[in-house]
Amino acid sequence: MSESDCLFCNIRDEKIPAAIVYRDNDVLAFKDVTPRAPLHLLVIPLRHIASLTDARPEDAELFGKLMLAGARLAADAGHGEDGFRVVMNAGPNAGQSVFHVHLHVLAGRELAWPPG
Ligand code: DGP
Repeated sequence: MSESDCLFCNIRDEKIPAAIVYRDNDVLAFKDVTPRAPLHLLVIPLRHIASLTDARPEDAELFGKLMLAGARLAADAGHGEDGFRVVMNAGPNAGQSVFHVHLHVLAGRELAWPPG
């Protein structure tokens, strides 16, 4: 798939609108269009990586930045104390539907464990 066909690359490039909450030189965060919790953000790398299964050792720092951005955004939204969940679906059994890496950040209600 080329980047022009990628939904989240198009959101990154502001060709498709989204409720963007954070952007830096490495990552972008925006509200999930079908929120599963009162706070449901997606944090993506600016660089197109289709799935966690495609990550390389040199991407380790970038994936750490996704996690830290997710945690900070959850705390900034007031969920540092009551808690939040970060989750990344990879591949068909996990239900990955958009093939540009994204970290879900969910908060604002009690989250069941294990997930479905
Ligand atoms: P996953 O199933 O892990 O691949 O999650 C993909 C998420 O992307 C899903 O929770 C819904 C969200 N999503 C799909 N299309 C759009 C869109 O056009 N805009 C936004 N903001 N989110 C989207």
